[in-house]
Amino acid sequence: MAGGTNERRMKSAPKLRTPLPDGLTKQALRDMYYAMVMTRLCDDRAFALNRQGKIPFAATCQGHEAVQVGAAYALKRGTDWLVPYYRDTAMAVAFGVTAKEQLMCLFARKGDIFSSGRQFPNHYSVPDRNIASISSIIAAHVTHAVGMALAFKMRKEPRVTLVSFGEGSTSEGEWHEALNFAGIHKVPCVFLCENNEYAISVPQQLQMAVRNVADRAAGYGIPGVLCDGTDVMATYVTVREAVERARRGEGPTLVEAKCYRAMSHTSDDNQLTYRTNDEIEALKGRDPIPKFEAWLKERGVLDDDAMASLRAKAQAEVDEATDWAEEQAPPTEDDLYTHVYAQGPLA
Ligand SMILES: Cc1ncc(C[n+]2csc(CCOP(=O)(O)OP(=O)(O)O)c2C)c(N)n1
Ligand SMILES: [Mg+2]
Repeated sequence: MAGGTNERRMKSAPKLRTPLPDGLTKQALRDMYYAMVMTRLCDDRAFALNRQGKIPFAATCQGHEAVQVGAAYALKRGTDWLVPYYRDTAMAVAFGVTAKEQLMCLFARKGDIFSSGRQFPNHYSVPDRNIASISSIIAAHVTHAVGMALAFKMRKEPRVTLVSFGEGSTSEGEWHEALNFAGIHKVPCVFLCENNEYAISVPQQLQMAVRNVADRAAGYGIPGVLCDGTDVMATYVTVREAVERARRGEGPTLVEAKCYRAMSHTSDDNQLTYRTNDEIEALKGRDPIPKFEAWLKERGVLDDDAMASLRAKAQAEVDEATDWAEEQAPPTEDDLYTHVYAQGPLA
């Protein structure tokens, strides 16, 4: 409930030998694992291509895969909407974005479905998969998400909007305006904070004087809950509760998933200027992928061979997508105004 959040309330994954978490089949668990692994490989590929001088820019989501996939699976695909931010590669993959689509965007090719090669990488816009377009202006999209949720409520459609953002974005004015409005009007929106402890180079204690972003929910009369964002099942269970609450008409929830950023903010940043090697090394112990692997194995969902074959499949998908996307044509001068004006300004 609102206010008074503390570490003791952090949720952990359901205990072993209990039934599978509500709403998840074994196939869904395999798909979640595949989405996490494929995203990690795409991420590694993006940074390698950047260092080879083949793509201009990459933004990582390493350390965020569990929170993103867990949250995406808590929603109803084809009904609910995602309003993600630039770090949400795994969330987009879990909502149906393919390696080819991801690589076409990274190479900024004309056939890129998000923006015809016109936007920053990871600035998704996939209306046919219920993924809204991304705002680079941090927290601006939180107001868009609340507007979308208000429309669902006014039209009496049983849909929920999930909007994600980093902890740094919660210091922006628009974030507070959005939560205030959402609380008053009880819109069906889940606010998901992916707290990776940094806003570029600024650590959390220099971004806010509260210990948890979830504590901020009390100011808007909505529940604020914490979960371990490196644990895909913990995130799934927590976000699902928030989604169900929203769908019942009880209003929004702020979920704070504690995760971490394994790499520099983007390919343009060098985290060694503000983080020690020891700090970066210690993060490896929090990796969400081995954590999920251990859970899947103990549950008998996937054994070592099955996981190895899914990893090989994901690697082949990313390799093929890279070669294919690199060969595709870039935008031309004729594309200059595509997706910018309904009619070109020179028409
Ligand atoms: C309004 C605005 N101010 C500043 C920036 C520059 N900027 C881009 S990302 C970022 C940090 C955001 O940190 P956080 O919200 O914690 O997300 P993270 O990148 O850590 O996932 C900043 C300050 C921006 N894009 N928009
Ligand atoms: Mg952050």
